[in-house]
Amino acid sequence: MKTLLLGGTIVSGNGCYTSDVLIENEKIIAIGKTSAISKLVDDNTKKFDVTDKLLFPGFIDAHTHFDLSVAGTVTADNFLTGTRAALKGGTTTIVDFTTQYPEESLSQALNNWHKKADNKCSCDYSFHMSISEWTPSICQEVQKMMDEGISSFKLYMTYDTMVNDKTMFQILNRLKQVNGIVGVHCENDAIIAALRENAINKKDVSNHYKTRPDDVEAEAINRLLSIAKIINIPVIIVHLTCKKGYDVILNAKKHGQKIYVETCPQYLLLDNHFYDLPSYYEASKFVCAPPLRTKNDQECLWKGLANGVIQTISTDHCSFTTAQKALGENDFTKIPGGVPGVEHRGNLIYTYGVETHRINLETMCRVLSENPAKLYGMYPKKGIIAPGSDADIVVLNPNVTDVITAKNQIQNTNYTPYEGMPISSRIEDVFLRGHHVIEHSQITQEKMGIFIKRKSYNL
Ligand code: DUC
Ligand code: ZN
Repeated sequence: MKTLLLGGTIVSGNGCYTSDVLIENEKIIAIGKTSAISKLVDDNTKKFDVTDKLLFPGFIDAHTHFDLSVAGTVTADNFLTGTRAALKGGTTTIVDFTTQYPEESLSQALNNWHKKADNKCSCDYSFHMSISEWTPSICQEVQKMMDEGISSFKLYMTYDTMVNDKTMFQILNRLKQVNGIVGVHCENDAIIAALRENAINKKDVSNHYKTRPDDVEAEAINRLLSIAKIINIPVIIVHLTCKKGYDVILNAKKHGQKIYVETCPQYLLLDNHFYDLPSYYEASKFVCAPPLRTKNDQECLWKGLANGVIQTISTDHCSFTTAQKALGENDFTKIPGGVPGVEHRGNLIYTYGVETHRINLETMCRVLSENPAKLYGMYPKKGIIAPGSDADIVVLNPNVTDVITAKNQIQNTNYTPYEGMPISSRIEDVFLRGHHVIEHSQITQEKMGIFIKRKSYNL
């Protein structure tokens, strides 16, 4: 079964060019003018006109939380609803997080997440392994995870799942031996705890960002980088939010340290004035950690994307309904933290990044597709439109206008933090390993996702 995409503009990390793309079964088999590849095209080949459309390699969202227990509730999106929404937003691969709960082995944690995800996903999927307990047997199991295609790990410097500095050192040391990589949630837990104790009115949502200031993030980044430097291992700072953290990273990079950085649409586009909204219902919609920052921080992050200091944009999609957010009505520390984003990332980054000239198309391709594929060991299977790669292709129409609204979203929440924001693109069609799974922006085939075994990072 062959499909020929005719006349589209192929976007890559190095440039854009107009060409036809021939898909056979699940792979791209040729790129070129139809005249040049005509020998490969037969009478049964399906032809699909994509003139004036942009073709991106399927977007990768390397930071989602589906079916996760948080603050006494479970995220509104599970793997069924979350991956459907991801696909609608042009994401053909997600990397979620397995969590090792107390006394669990890494294999048990991985099995638990396979049970949550297998046979439910509408896009391809993989997992990072969050490690929260460290024993000699867990240390041994790390190689097993690598062998199972779990080549990236996650550590928290806050929350119940946090590790202390000694454990962090030991884990990084082990990851260096197996060529694994770790993404770290950087916030100083002790200072947050102290600031929370000082908060007077527990019903005031604005305490959320006041008790998690940017210095708390920057300090943790600095500590992580100091530990990583001793071991001489690259690390990933996940969801960077602020200039203070950026400056710490830049300084370490100037001294030769290898650091990868992720940010998210919410930190690029939304700011902390939302926490001051008088209505709890409205303000709590924006509670996520680290919190939203200032417009100045946003501009710093956009510059970091443009100059390559920040390599990826993921969503940290962790969705709750407003009813779930109400769990923290009497105490801001009990608000389930997280915002939805998986459905809207592509259009938001095109509109507010490319259209406004903060980044160009090539950078958009790098940060949404190519770099996460390389960083998480999936390149060139994923992350590029090239012969031999999986036929994961997003067809984006850059000549339309629309408005984001929860009324027509399919992610399983009753709001979006981007409500009412105009967008100037539409993801019209998506191919997942050659299957035409989104047509006219509607899902036509579900649960086609498969588990992706990943190799070591290579970026
Ligand atoms: N931050 C959130 O807001 N939610 C989930 C996990 C995280 O780090
Ligand atoms: Zn997260």
